[in-house]
Amino acid sequence: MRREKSSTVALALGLIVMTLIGQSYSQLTVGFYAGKCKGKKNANANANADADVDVDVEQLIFDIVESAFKKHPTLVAAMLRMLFHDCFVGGCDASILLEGAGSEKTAGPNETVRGYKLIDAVKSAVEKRCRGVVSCADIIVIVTRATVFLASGNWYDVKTGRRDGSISSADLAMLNLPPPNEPVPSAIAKFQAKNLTVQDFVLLMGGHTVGISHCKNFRDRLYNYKGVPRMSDPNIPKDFLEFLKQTCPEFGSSSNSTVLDQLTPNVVDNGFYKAIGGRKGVLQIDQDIALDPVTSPIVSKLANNSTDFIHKFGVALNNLAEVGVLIGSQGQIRKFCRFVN
Ligand code: HEM
Ligand SMILES: *[C@@H]1O[C@H](CO)[C@@H](O)[C@H](O)[C@H]1NC(C)=O
Ligand SMILES: *[C@@H]1O[C@H](CO)[C@@H](O)[C@H](O)[C@H]1NC(C)=O
Ligand SMILES: *[C@@H]1O[C@H](CO)[C@@H](O)[C@H](O)[C@H]1NC(C)=O
Ligand SMILES: *[C@@H]1O[C@H](CO)[C@@H](O)[C@H](O)[C@H]1NC(C)=O
Ligand SMILES: CC(=O)N[C@H]1CO[C@H](CO)[C@@H](O)[C@@H]1O
Repeated sequence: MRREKSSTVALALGLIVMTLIGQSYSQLTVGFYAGKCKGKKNANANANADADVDVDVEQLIFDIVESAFKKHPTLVAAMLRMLFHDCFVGGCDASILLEGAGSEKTAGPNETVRGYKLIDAVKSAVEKRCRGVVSCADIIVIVTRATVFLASGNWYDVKTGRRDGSISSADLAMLNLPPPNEPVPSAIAKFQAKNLTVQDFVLLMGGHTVGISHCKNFRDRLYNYKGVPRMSDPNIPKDFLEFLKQTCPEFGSSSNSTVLDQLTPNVVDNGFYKAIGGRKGVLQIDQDIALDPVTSPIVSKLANNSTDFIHKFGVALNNLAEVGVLIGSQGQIRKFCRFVN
């Protein structure tokens, strides 16, 4: 009897502990939507005559992204940046998508975030098959993975089960998103505050393997380094400095831009690390991670091994996509990604 009683107590305690742990860790799972989206076989199915089937949500989304990507290959850059900005401001809860005065997407650093139309198209296609099941936060993650696969050839599994938030604030965005001249130690601290390690930080900066930067985000490096007029970053080689100055005249157009990865700008690969290893970083922070004593060993390792980066990038993106998620009964599943229900 005594033994039975104590084992019952142990079991009860165990359940309490497990519940507590369960609450502090996210419970995202691979394949969360399997069996959860019951809908018509395809968009043209007869609403009355055709029976509902299990819709493969991730495949449905992949097919839409694949045809969009064929026309617009820079969508991979758009989505990687959208994922980063969503997750860094109040967690990966699709707050970046919300419209309204003073919302996150109206903040200065979000000015050039794009890809909103693709998210709308995907959401509308998914809702046609099963209403109110798939969150906008998960759609950002699933779409991003599809674009990374299309631009690298490497597939990685994504965890899903996020729910959508209802708070979106430009002030919060300004507070959380690092500027391009953020010193490496404080950038590391900002990533660590989101449970991301130094290794994650360096891998995630590999997002700059695609996409562009506008002039205004690196102009100070060329003409006003550390606030000193007519000073340029001494780490920029002479010929590259000439190139950047031509692209970005001191008093010229701010709409000029150049690619972030000066070696292989359209492919998701380790070319970015080779480029910054050769001092061809465009943004201050990109060049600085190749020089900082804490991050530079990670950079040169990634630069030296092409298969290593692409495998670890998927893991790091999953870590990023776990920041501050809403799960279970938290938040909501939005009907339209741009508005709370
Ligand atoms: C300290 C961290 C970071 C800083 C300071 C930073 C800063 C910037 C800046 C200034 C731009 C140029 C925007 C423009 O001129 O239009 C940019 C572009 C971009 N960033 Fe970051 N970034 C950071 C981390 C990340 C991360 C973690 C990712 C994704 C994993 C990412 C993905 C991108 C992409 C793909 C672009 C190109 C966007 C496009 O071509 O439309 N960034 N970033
Ligand atoms: C950048 O803009 C200036 C005008 O402000 C223009 O003269 C120059 O040719 C542009 N350079 C590139 C590479 O687009
Ligand atoms: C990477 O390769 C370069 C040149 O082959 C070498 O100098 C460097 O030490 C290597 N770095 C690592 C971390 O293996
Ligand atoms: C490169 O990375 C892969 C995958 O992480 C690893 O298996 C391999 O041993 C590495 N190669 C070198 C030369 O370090
Ligand atoms: C970091 O991890 C802890 C413990 O798992 C969790 O409670 C916290 O919410 C996480 N922080 C973020 C920003 O995800
Ligand atoms: C999409 C979007 O809302 N972009 C905004 C980003 O921030 C700038 C500057 O605040 C706005 O002018 C844009 O409209």
